[in-house]
Amino acid sequence: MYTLYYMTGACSLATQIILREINADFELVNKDSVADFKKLNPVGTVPVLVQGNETYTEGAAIILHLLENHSNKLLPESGPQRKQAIENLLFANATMHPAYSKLFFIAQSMTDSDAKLAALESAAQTINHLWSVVEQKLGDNTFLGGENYSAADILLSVYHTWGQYFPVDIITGPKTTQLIDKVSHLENFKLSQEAEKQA
Ligand SMILES: N[C@@H](CCC(=O)N[C@@H](CS)C(=O)NCC(=O)O)C(=O)O
Repeated sequence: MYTLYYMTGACSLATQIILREINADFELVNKDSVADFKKLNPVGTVPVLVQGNETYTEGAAIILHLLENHSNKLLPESGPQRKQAIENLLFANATMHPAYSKLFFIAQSMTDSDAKLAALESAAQTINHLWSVVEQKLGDNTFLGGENYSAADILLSVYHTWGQYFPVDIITGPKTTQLIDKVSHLENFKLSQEAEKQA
């Protein structure tokens, strides 16, 4: 049994979708309901996953831990496909996520509206460049995982939902748009969003 600490709509949504994809037993706890969350994760961020006496932090590490310990189709077991899937997971978590985090930081920390808009547009340019890299990475494939979606496809689709909160144009290529549409319509994606509302 796992406990996943989350914030609504945050990157922890991807962790929850993956917990469902691997049929794991888990409960959800909203970070805001925990008096001293920094005792669990001194950084103060979600996701945090607890299993018995073990506490796991850092989204990519949590996902690798889950996928290495449960049978799944999200991470190939070996070979060049596994290497590529791990690279894609880290591209999502360590490159795309921080690019989106800049939007949240600018929106929260800047007050001058013209300078703020310019900074948001500059951050969006970086994000759009990264989405163009995703489009190239896709080649003739439907997902970064090939014909099956991978962990990276789930993470990227969750991050894409964040663009709507900012006055910027986030542009994805046609294959990327289709990837996001397919992943967003997965039953476990919708169940996870619903569960966050009810938890
Ligand atoms: N490198 C961390 C980053 C996690 C992160 O930035 N999480 C955000 C939500 S997407 C968060 O918890 N922010 C704290 C807050 O907004 O209070 C990871 O991958 O786990």
